[in-house]
Amino acid sequence: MKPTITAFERSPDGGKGLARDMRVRWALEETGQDYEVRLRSFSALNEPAHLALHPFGQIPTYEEGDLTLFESGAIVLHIAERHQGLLPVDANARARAITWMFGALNTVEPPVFDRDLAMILEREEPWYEQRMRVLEDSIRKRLGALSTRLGDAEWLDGRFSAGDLLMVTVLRRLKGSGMLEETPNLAAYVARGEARPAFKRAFDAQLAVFKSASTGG
Ligand code: GTB
Repeated sequence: MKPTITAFERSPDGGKGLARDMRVRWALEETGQDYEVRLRSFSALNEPAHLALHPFGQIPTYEEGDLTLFESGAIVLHIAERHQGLLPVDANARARAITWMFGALNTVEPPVFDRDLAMILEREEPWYEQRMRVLEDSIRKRLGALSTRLGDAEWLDGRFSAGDLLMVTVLRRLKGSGMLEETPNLAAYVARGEARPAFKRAFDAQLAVFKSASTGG
């Protein structure tokens, strides 16, 4: 049975693939799964039909038979656990890959997300410059540590895993900030992720949705 995910009918990122359905699409593509997409407007996110799928009224969600999931990390883990390609078979290597998934979402994503949010919500506030400095210092601290750990390796722990998939989607949100370029090995790491055929398929699919909304269908 094909899973169905939800995504924005018109993503505010203008088709850059920065919304969190992108990581789910990418995981589905990496594992060779066909899927359906149900598009949602912002207002539809708070309607009962969507709240029944997602208690916080967000995208993405994932439906497969009688299973409904929300939280992009949980959805990627579910896909990775049920299909080959995103988690190693060896139990310890698998645990380490899952550790990187949590690292991406719990340690690296929060300051990256907060910076994006501050740029939207706090730009006119008197504390904006100071807040941005604090957030960018936090991000640089994480990038420095991640860059040191990655070193010259291709991926974070051996072969490409769901940990890399999530980390690359998080780091992509720094494009255009100049911060990613300060750690050239991380910029190359993101480029390697984006060069994967599965990433490209996922990216093109979300871009097609955005373009279709922009041209009126
Ligand atoms: N922790 C949840 C998860 O990982 O699934 C967070 C989900 C989430 O934040 N969803 C956002 C959403 O539905 C879309 S992805 N927001 C609507 C709401 O909360 O009312 C976040 C996002 C939005 C826009 C951009 N952008 O324009 O670049 C990037 C990311």
